[in-house]
Amino acid sequence: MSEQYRFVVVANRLPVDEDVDEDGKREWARSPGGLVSALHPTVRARRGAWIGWAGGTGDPPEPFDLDGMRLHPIGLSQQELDFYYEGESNATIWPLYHDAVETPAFHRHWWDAYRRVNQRFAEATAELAAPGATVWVHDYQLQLVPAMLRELRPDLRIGFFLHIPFPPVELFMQLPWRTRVLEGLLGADLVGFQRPGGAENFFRLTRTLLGLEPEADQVVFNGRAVTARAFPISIDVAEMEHLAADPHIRERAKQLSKELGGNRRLLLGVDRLDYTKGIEHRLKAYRELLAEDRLSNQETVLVQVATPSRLRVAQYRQLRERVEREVGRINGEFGEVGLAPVHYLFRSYDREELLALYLAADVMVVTPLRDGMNLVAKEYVAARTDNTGALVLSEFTGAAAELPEAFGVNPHDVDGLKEALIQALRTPTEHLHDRMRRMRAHVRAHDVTRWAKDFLEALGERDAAGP
Ligand code: ADQ
Repeated sequence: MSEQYRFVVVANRLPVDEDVDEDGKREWARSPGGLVSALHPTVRARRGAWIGWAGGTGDPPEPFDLDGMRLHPIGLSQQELDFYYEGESNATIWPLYHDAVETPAFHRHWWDAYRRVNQRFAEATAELAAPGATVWVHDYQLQLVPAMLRELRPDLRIGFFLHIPFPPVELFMQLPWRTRVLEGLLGADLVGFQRPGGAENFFRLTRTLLGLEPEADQVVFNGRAVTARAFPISIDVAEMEHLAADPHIRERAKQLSKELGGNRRLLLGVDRLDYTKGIEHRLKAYRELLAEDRLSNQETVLVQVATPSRLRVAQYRQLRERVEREVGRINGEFGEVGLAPVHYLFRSYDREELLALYLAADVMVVTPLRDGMNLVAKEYVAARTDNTGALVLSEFTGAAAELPEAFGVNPHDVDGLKEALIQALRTPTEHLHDRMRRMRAHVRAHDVTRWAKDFLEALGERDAAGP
């Protein structure tokens, strides 16, 4: 029998990217980002394994070790990538769980692929997990894994965390395979959501679909207690503060401000190019403020960084076209030679450049129509170690509940959004300091390490007190 592990993380993606060096040699490197930095020490300390897709199609690479983790790749065929990942995960579940801001599509062949791929993940996990091991399954692509794994390995302790919102009953009920999904989640011992509302929706559904009455934060299903609770995710605050103190990055921030026009106040948006992020609403508000002369291109500039995302899905390609048309329109109408009102950057940045942008920004504009948490808001707050800067934050993000000192907005209310932008730009510095200090204190006390520890403690894992 192959080697087994006492702690296993299961996520759609492995926490690695493949780099090809100058000589064409392929090498794996740990990917950046909060989830990986939170889980890496946890997995390493337990000499654990991580199961996930390594990217690409066809035969998966052999399992390998990296930075103290055992990585076990799952293969996907081109058709599975189309149906399981881009179809069921990103064109059915993603829009449905985000309040159906785009219309979800339901296709039985997508669902069949989703089931098949979830079964593959469950079988690989069953092979790799030691007797009585703890398994932590992540996110909306793998909602059937807990029950499939429970069936194969009733001895395991299984946790599941959903990174995106869990929708109200009325929306979830549209899903043709709603009972299967709910039963999939109920295979876990602990189901974690970003917000208490997610757990409330979950219990409403167990009542409506399965007639299960919750008691406190538990229901009993097939003779087992299943707990559902909120565990708001966070960021690696230490990493942010470390980068924010780096003299090269501080210098780069100064240079960016200068290049953007010296004294112009900088408004910043940083998002995956996704229709849930409210990028169009933000641009519309900014355009109207320029048109009404309430903001001047001489005095302010908007930088929108948009990470390319899911471009094989039609709705994402259409969004890209709409956003780029609007940016062109604003720059055409209100720009001058050498002075553009909107700088639109369609690319991914490394952490250093992102930090420099956070440090240069006077106002961070975060306007999702729905977002499980939104880490960008927390990253900006953590980076502002001198307590300067302002955060405009949609009330439809998970982060809004934790950061009441932000300038809260309903992004559907364009006039309200315009007011919030003006207010963020005009509020006296000492008041901004006060708001930022409180937000920073909250984020520092609730970082991603604490999130992982809280979840694993609630799951009842024996060494959760470790890193
Ligand atoms: P996302 O929808 O991807 O995450 P978010 O929480 O904002 O949204 O995380 C994005 C991450 O990507 C941030 O760490 C950010 O710094 C980084 N990023 C964004 N644009 C970038 C760019 N151009 N270059 C480099 N890095 C960039 C999902 C859910 C969220 C939830 C997280 C974690 O949708 O609601 O907060 O998972 O659970």
